[in-house]
Amino acid sequence: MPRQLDPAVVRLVDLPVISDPRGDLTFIEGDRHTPFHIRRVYYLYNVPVDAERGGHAHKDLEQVIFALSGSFRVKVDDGSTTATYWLRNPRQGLYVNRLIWREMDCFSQGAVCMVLASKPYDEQDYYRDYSTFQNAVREKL
Ligand code: T46
Repeated sequence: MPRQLDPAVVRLVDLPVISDPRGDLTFIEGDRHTPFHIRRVYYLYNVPVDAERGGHAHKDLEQVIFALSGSFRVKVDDGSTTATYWLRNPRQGLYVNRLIWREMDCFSQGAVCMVLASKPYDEQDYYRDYSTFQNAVREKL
């Protein structure tokens, strides 16, 4: 059984799918399929298969991460427990709350990662140093 973080901070989110002979259709409605109002959408593509992305946590931002195409690995860490998810299903996203360190790697060729975010981009919202992140988690406890 893989290790799990508190589902309030990291959990898989299933989206609806409507299938017919023309293919599959999945939709996302903010506040319904995400536990926040969607303020930003961004996507990663043309990612080299040996690239590592992430390596940070957010002070306030909530996100849901999807593999729209292909697959990749996401390691999440709340400062004491770590868990690993493989995202490969475009109808299933990974909700990641604030104060969770994340690292992403093992991107398949042509993978597309789409992220729904609760706030606009703000570099001040990042912990890009792991020990600073750990201190912030300790202060919160
Ligand atoms: C996360 C993972 C999944 C912007 O200007 N606007 C944006 O909305 C974003 C996301 C980034 N940027 C700039 C900031 C950097 O100069 O783009 C550059 C690359 O960003 P970063 O190194 O943070 O990219 P990733 O892929 O390591 O991380 C991103 C998100 O930043 C992060 O929140 O959870 O994707």
